[in-house]
Amino acid sequence: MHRTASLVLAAALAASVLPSAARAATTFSFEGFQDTEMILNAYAGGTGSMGSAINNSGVYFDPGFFAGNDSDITTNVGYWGDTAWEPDGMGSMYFANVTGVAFGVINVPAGFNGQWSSFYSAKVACQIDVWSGIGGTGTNLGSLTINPNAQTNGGDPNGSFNTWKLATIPFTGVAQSVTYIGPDFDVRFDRMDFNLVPAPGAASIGLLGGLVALRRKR
Ligand SMILES: [Ca+2]
Ligand SMILES: [Ca+2]
Ligand SMILES: [Ca+2]
Repeated sequence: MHRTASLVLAAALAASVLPSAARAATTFSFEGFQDTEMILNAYAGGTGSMGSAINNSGVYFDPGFFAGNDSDITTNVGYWGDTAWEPDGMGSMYFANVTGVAFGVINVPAGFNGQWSSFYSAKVACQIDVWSGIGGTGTNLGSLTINPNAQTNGGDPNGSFNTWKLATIPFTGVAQSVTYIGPDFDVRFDRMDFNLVPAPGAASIGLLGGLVALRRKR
């Protein structure tokens, strides 16, 4: 078999043998948290502030990022759960200042490329930036001001964060962090997608498996 064709086939095999959960993990739906739990390392093989462990996607959230669960379901009534018609499940993410600065960072040390996107429900404006380095350092690869989108009363049956739109920041190169600049509580995020670069370990194991399978067929 021609080497190029062999590699193409190996890549296809690698893609097919990667567990679907690995791909699904690139989208963050903020489900599985306690209400008002800090997300922290729950998507990086660790836990949130209340012990919730979601997966190991290598994405680290500053202490300023919290999960809020729809109060219709959790009966944990409060404006943290004042959401309706969430794009995915019943949990969403919000920022709350715990450091004295209206600024939060989400770090992806292994990098991501192509674009960052998320659904949002905003009562106030905020700014999202994508950076080439961790901690909001390096080159600014993309920036987006999220403006308030229309919110109406009722629905779900309760929840004033009930209008959701998709925000997308396309960029070139590899990014390692996303920053949020804005006020507390009043912007909710759900179904956030970092378009993660596949974990080197998972990709190489898949590719190796494909190549081994090809060699055995010869
Ligand atoms: Ca709901
Ligand atoms: Ca609701
Ligand atoms: Ca959700």
